[in-house]
Amino acid sequence: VKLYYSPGACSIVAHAALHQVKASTGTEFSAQLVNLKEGAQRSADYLAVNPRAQVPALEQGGKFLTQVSAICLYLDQQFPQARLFAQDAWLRGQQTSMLAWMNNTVHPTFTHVFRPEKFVAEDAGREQVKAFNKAQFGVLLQEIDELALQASPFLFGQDFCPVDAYALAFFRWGGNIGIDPESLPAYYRYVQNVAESSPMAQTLAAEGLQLVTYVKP
Ligand SMILES: N[C@@H](CCC(=O)N[C@@H](CS)C(=O)NCC(=O)O)C(=O)O
Repeated sequence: VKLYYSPGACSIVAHAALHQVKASTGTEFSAQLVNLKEGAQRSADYLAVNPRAQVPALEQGGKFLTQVSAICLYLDQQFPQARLFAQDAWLRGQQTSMLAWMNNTVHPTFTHVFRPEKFVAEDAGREQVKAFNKAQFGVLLQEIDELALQASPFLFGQDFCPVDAYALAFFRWGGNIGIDPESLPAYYRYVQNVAESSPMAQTLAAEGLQLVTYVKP
């Protein structure tokens, strides 16, 4: 199994899931860096992996699987011992609902801040798109702060789930755009626990990342 990733990008969710799989099943994987800052996602080599020029991608037996949610659900089915998602149908439904919301709402809101050129053709509109979505992203992080009040220690109880890695990624992205962790007290406590969990600690170390990205102005 091979993961194509970029440090701190949404591929961190699949990366943490793979560490969980490795810890529980002994399945080895390799991780190949795709440097988004240098535009490596648009290289001919990577377009052969994912013609949509995005990470993550999972390679298995010469075939490629894309999309964070699909990769996590595939790994869950392939390696049930890793318990990436709950066995209980209702709890699993809640977890996949959270994953869908993170992937289809929270993440794209940030994409509007990070890559406004994908959404407005003219330079003139970009600052407005960025500003509006930055505020919107802040509102979504407040929503996660509320959810984090129930974390014990993970969002869905005692077991790490890929949604916890996604929440951690958003927390870091928020810091990058000036959202102070102190304004998200429950979220901050929760992601500190996530960062210390074995799959996440190994992933952060492998990607060379710290939890806190926020720098006081
Ligand atoms: N819905 C996609 C989103 C993937 C995505 O947005 N990936 C970003 C990194 S977080 C990316 O590769 N961006 C490349 C670019 O912006 O050029 C998924 O779940 O995999």
